[in-house]
Amino acid sequence: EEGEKVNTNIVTLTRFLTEEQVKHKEATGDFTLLCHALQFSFKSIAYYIRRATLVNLTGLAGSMNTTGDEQKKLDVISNDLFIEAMRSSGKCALLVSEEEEEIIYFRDAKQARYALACDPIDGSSNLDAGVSVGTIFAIHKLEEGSQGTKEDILKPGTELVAAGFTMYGASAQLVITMRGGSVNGFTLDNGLGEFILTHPDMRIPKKRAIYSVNEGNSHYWEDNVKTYFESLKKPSEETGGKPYSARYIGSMVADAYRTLLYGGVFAYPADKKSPKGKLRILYECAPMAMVFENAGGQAIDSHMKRMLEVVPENIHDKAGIFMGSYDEIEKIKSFHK
Ligand code: AHM
Ligand code: MG
Repeated sequence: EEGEKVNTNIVTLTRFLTEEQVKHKEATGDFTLLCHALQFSFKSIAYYIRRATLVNLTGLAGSMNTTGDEQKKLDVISNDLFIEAMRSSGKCALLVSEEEEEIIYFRDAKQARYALACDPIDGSSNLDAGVSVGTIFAIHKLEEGSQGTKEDILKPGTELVAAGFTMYGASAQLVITMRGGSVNGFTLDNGLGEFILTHPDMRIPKKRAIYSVNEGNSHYWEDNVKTYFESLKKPSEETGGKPYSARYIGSMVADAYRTLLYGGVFAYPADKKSPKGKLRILYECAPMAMVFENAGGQAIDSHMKRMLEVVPENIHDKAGIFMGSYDEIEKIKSFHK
């Protein structure tokens, strides 16, 4: 029969992780189990976000406004789902979440050797409008002999074992990378309930004339940041006589995902109003920087320092960030000389 060519050789995230584990002879399987718990939290968050949108739509159709509450609950639900997934995995010793003031220690998990940082729902201001949001995660390994302390998480991104994010858009897209490895993208097949490898070995284009920044803050920008973004709006030969295009969703995960696929730059610079920037180092900047570097791009802070080398002093510390195509970040550095 025509048109019935079913691919029976699908690489699911489970298969991918198992194959990765085999490549590392010293691997105990703990990391794989941790990732299984992670993917379950992504699937359930994706599920609740889809349901919340439905609740919203019926709300709009005439019933009383329960939407505000429902939506706020999503931040909490996602945070709780993530925490429970990590706790029950038995592989996570401690967790930093954007939604939690303090570090959560899972003292019952005696054998746990990993420390996690996460933003359960990044871009939540977009939730009410049904615009893409995401979960960002960063995985560190405990120091040899450590039972899990804050020193195990207050580390630079260069020490990360793995990092990535899931974007909840038209479909859920999971992007994951491991230290020194490539970047791989998976799409959640809702029918199968599995993440399928759809974007193997993602490489960010070397350049592309797209910039992504909240220009509403430009009044507060430092002069070299202003000059750089102004320069992009002048038609240049380099870009075929056209200026750059502006694209800003306001969900870092969605803006980062597009930038990864199309190229260009995403920035949230430190400015006069927020001298330390807005985005958080542990669960926003560092994991994204790892993804971008492993895909052949770059990520730097507002001092033009490599983002992965920035060491936070406190778990919720912030940094300015520029990340994107290799050439574009070089250009930004040249504007800061
Ligand atoms: P959140 O974690 O509270 O949602 O905030 C982080 C978000 C990022 O996703 C996004 O890049 C940025 O904040 C948008 O900020 P702004 O509204 O100032 O442009
Ligand atoms: Mg966030």
